[in-house]
Amino acid sequence: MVNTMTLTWEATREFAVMAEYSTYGSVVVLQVNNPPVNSFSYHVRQGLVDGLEKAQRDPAIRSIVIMGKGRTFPAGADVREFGTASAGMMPDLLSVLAAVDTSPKPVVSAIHGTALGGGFELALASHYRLAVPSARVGLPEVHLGILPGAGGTQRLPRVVGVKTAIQMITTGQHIKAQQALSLGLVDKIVQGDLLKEAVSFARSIEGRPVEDRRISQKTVPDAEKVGEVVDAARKTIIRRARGAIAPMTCVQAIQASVLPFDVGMQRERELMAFLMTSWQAPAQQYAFFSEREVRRWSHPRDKRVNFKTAKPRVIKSVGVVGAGTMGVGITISLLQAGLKVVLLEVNKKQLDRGITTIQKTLSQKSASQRMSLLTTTMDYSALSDVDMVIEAVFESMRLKKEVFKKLDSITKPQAILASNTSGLDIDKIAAVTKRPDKVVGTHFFAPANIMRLLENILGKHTSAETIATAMQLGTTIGKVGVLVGNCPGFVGNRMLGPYVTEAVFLLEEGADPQDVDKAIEEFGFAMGPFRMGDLSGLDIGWRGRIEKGLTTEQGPPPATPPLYRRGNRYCPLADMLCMQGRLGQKTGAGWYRYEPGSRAALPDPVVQQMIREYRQEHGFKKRTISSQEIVERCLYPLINEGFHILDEGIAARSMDIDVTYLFGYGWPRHTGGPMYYAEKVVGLEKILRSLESYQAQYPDHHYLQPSPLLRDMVAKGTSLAALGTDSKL
Ligand code: 3H9
Repeated sequence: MVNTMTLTWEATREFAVMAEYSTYGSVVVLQVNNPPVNSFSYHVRQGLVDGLEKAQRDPAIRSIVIMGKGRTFPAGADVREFGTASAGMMPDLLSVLAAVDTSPKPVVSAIHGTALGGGFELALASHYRLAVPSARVGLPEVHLGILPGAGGTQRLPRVVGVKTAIQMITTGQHIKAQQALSLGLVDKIVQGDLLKEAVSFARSIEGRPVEDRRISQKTVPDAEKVGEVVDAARKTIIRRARGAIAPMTCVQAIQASVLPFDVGMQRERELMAFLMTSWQAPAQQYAFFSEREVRRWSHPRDKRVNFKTAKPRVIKSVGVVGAGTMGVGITISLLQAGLKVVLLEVNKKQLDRGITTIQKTLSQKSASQRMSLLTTTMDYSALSDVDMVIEAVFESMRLKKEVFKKLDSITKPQAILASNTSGLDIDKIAAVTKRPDKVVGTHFFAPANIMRLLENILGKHTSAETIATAMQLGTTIGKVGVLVGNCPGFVGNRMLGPYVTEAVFLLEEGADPQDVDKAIEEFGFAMGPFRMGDLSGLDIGWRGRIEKGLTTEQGPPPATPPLYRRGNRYCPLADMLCMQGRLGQKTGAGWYRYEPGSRAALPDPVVQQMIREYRQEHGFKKRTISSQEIVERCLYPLINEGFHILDEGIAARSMDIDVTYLFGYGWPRHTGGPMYYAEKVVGLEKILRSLESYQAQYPDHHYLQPSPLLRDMVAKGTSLAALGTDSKL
C-alpha cells in the first residue's frame, strides 16, 4: 500500500529543495535552486508560493529576499516545460508573481547572473531590486517566439516608459546592472557578498509601506504618447522581424500598459495565448535548444566518436595564414577570446591593411590589451611553436596544398592544421601532410568576427581529438560549431547550390533578379540569392565553375545542346555577368548596379536587357512567376539536398543542418531552419509532392529529383527526430 504520509513529505521536501527557505532574524531568504539556470519549473513555483505563505504566517518575519542559488537569479520560465502537463499545473508563474506583488511584507529581489524573462518579471513584481555589478537583466522572450507573459509587458513600461520598453522587449536585449540602475529598474548595485548585502538591505526597509513600491500600481510615464511611439517604431520592427509575429505582438501587449493594470494583464494573457499556439513559437524554441544541442556532437557516421568520448587538446596559440577578409576576421575572433595569434601574410601591403582593420575593429576599451596578443609575420618559421594553424588563403586547391606542405614541415608535430575552405576536399588537403589525423576543416563565414557559425569538417583520417579540439575552439571564440562530413561544399554551400541554380532558372523563365530576391526576403531571409551573390562576389562561384570545367574565362565551352553540361541543364547567365567584369558590389555592378559608396541594390536595365536577349536567343517565353512558386522552386531543392546529406551521413542530425542555416545563411529563425520548416511547417509529404510536380514540368532540372530518403520517410511516416538517433547514420 502507498504511504501517503511519505509521499506528501517527499513532495514538500522537493518544493523546499527547489526554493530553499532560511531565516536571518526577521528576514526570510528564499533561494531558488534549480540548476543550471534556476528556471521556474513547477516545483520551483510551488516552492516559492509555499515559502511566501510561510513567511506571511510567521509574525517574527518582517521582510523577504528572493535570490538564485548557484550561477544565477532565475533565467525565466522552464522552456522545456512548455506544452507539457506541468506547465499548466498551478501555481503558475502569474500567481507566484501576484503573491510577491501583494505581499504585505516587503520583498527584495537580489540579482546575480542573469535575471531574464520570468526571472526579471519576478524582480519587477518585487518591491525592491538589488543587483551585483556583473548582473544582467532582460526580457528575451521574443527570441522564443513569445512575449513576456508574466506581467513584463505591463510592469516594464510603468518604469521605463513605452518607448524604452518596446526597444527592450522587441530586441530581447540583456542590459547590464549599471544601465538597469540608471533606468530605474534596479534600486541599488551592491558590492561584496550578495546574501549578506540583501539581508542587511531587507532589514533596513522593514516596516516601510510597500504600497508605493508596487510597480503594478504606477502609471506609464509617457502614456499620452503611446500612439505616436508605436507608429514610429512599427516600420522598423516589422522590417527587422522578417515575418516573425512575436515582435509586433509584444508591441500590442505593451500598448495595453496604458490601461488599468488588470485590463493590461488580461490583454497580455490573450496575446501570449495567441503566440503560444502559433507555429512560430515551437520553431523558435527548437532553434534555441538546437543551438545548444549541437555542442553534443557525434561523428556523422560513427556514433561511438562523440563529445563524451573525445577530449580536446588545449589551444593557447593559433597561427592564421592569410590576411585577406577571412583571415583578418578569424584573427579578430581569436584575439577577442584572449588567444595568442600569429598572423602570417606573404604580401606586405595586404598584411598592413589587415593590421589596420584589426586595430579598428577591436573595441577601444580592449584594443591595446588584445593587440598585445598578436604577432604578425611574413615568415612561416614564426609558426613553429603554435598549437594550431588556421589556413585562410585564396580558395584554390593548388595553393592550399602548397600551404599545408609548408605548415606540415614547420609546425610542431602535435599542432592541428585547419583549413578555412568553403567547400574543397579536406582529404586531398590532408594527403599532402604527414599528419592527416590532425587536419580538419574550419569553415568560417564572412564577416568571420561577426557570423556565429563555424562549420567543422572531418576528413577520412581526422582523429576524434582533432574534431573535439575544433569544436571546443568554436565554443571558446563564441561560435556555434557544427560538425559535418567531407563532400563538395560540405553542408551549407552544398545545399546552396540547388537554391542558386533554381533561382537562375527562374530568370530564364521570366523573373527578374529583384522578383526572386523580393519573394525570398518576404519569406524571411535577410537577402535574396542575387543580392547575396553581389555581396559575396560573383567571381567566387565563377572560379569554382571554371575549376570544374563547366565554363571558361573566355566563355562557355562548346556543348551540345548548348544549355547542358554533363547531361544536366546549365544556365550561363551568371558567367555572362562575370565575363563583363560585373562581379557584384565590389565592382559597382553585378545582378544589380550600385551607386559609388552605396550598398543599395538598384535594378539595372542592362541586366534586364541581357536576360531578355538571352531568353530570345534560347527560345524561352517570358511568363509571370508567383512568389509562392519562387519560394518553392528555390527552397524545396535546397531542403531536398539536405535529405541527400542526411542519407549520405554528411550530417549526423537534421538539427545540425538547421543550425548551419540559421547561423550561417540567414535562414529565418522563426521557421526553425530548413529541415524543421520542411517537416513541421510545410509537411514532408507536401514537399515531396511539390518536388515531383516541378520535376514533371522540368525533367532536366536534376535538383528537383526527390531524394530517396525523403521518399522513404514519407512512405513510412518517419520523423526527422527519429532519424537523428537512428543507427543508420
Ligand atoms: C519566459 O520566461 C516566459 C515568461 O515570460 C512567461 C511565462 C508564463 N528553460 O545557454 P546555456 C538550459 S520564457 C529551460 O548553455 P549560458 C539550456 O538549454 C524564458 N532550459 O548557458 C542549457 O541546457 P543544456 C525566458 C534552459 O551560461 C543550460 O540551461 N528566458 C533555459 O551560455 C545552460 O544554458 C530566456 O529566454 C530555460 N529558460 O547562458 C533565457 N535557459 O546544458 C534563455 C537555459 O542541457 N536562456 N536553459 O544544453 C539563456 O539566454 C541562457 O541560457 C542564459 C545562460 C543566458 C540564461
